[in-house]
Amino acid sequence: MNEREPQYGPEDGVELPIPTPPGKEQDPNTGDHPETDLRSPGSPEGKTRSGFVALAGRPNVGKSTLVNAVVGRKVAIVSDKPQTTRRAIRGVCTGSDFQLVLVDLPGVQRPRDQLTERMQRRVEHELRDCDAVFFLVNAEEGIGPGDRWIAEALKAANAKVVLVVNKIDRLSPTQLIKVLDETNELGLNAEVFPISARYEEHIEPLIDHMVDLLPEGPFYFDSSDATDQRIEILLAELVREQVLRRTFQEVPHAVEVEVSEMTRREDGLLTVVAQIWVEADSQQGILIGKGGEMVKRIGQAARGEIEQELDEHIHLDLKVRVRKNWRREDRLLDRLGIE
Ligand SMILES: Nc1nc2c(ncn2[C@@H]2O[C@H](COP(=O)(O)OP(=O)(O)OP(=O)(O)O)[C@@H](O)[C@H]2O)c(=O)[nH]1
Ligand SMILES: [Mg+2]
Repeated sequence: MNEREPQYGPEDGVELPIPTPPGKEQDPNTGDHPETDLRSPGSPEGKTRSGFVALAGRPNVGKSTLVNAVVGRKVAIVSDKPQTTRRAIRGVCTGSDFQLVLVDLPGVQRPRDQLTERMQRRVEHELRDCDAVFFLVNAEEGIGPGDRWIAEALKAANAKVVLVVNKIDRLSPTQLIKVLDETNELGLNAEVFPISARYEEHIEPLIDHMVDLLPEGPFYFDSSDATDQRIEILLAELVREQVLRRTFQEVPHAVEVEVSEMTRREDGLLTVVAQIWVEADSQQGILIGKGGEMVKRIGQAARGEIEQELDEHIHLDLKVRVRKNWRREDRLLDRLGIE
């Protein structure tokens, strides 16, 4: 399949609804929009600007990489496999007089099962509720039908959009000019910022511009907070990132990780137990590897990442288990926080 072809479209029933008017009412029945609860005083003296900025774009364009670059810390895992991000992840970037709450999102896609349905629903929900959008396109691939479809949805939603042309490190100046020219056909009323999220090039002007677009408002998070994720989810994601690095084809999509236990041993060492769910015996075999070699390597790499995150030594216990239909199990998806 040509990777530039869209894997979704309006005809597939994927729709971005019209935006909620100011106020962002919370639905008392569903409890939706919980982020509005985060609004608390605590801003420094004087006028501050703030807002929720959602990341829109096809899978693999570099949304999570950009969030990490802006926040200045790894709050979202990154991989070269599409559909890495499965939850809305808030990453906080606080300056002396502004706070951007970036909302990293799954790539826009056609739902195929409960997992991807939930992911797509979350995208629609967050795009409807945010104050502004970073819409990322992949400079290396140029503008494709998938990008055009997202642009139309953003226009229909009347979103404040900043267009980010990412991965410019992969292009010559002539190629870049051609891509920038192509962005005109999206018909967006948006400033265009060519950047490299991976090499953190041209990020500052992007932040400055976004701050200018946002209204005056309070800080929603403590200025020392980088993310709102539960620690168990963050750690599980660090394990999944190592799995993604070492697996191919259908395996990355078939894997989810759940931290089932965090306990401190008598000698003070923190033990983290994580379940790696897969869908088939063959995938379990791949992840365990010959003589347990693969899971050992995943564990060693993930332990390093987790120790860096927690700033202490840990013992990591990984268990690879088959759970055939986890992508379709509503209760498990609820428990995993994919909603
Ligand atoms: N060369 C280059 N690669 C980049 C850049 N930004 C991101 N990447 C790579 O692109 C791949 C996808 O990055 P992600 O940040 O996971 O992309 P995403 O849009 O969050 O993907 P999904 O979560 O699957 O929707 C990774 O291999 C990144 O290292 C960039 O500026 N230049
Ligand atoms: Mg991502």
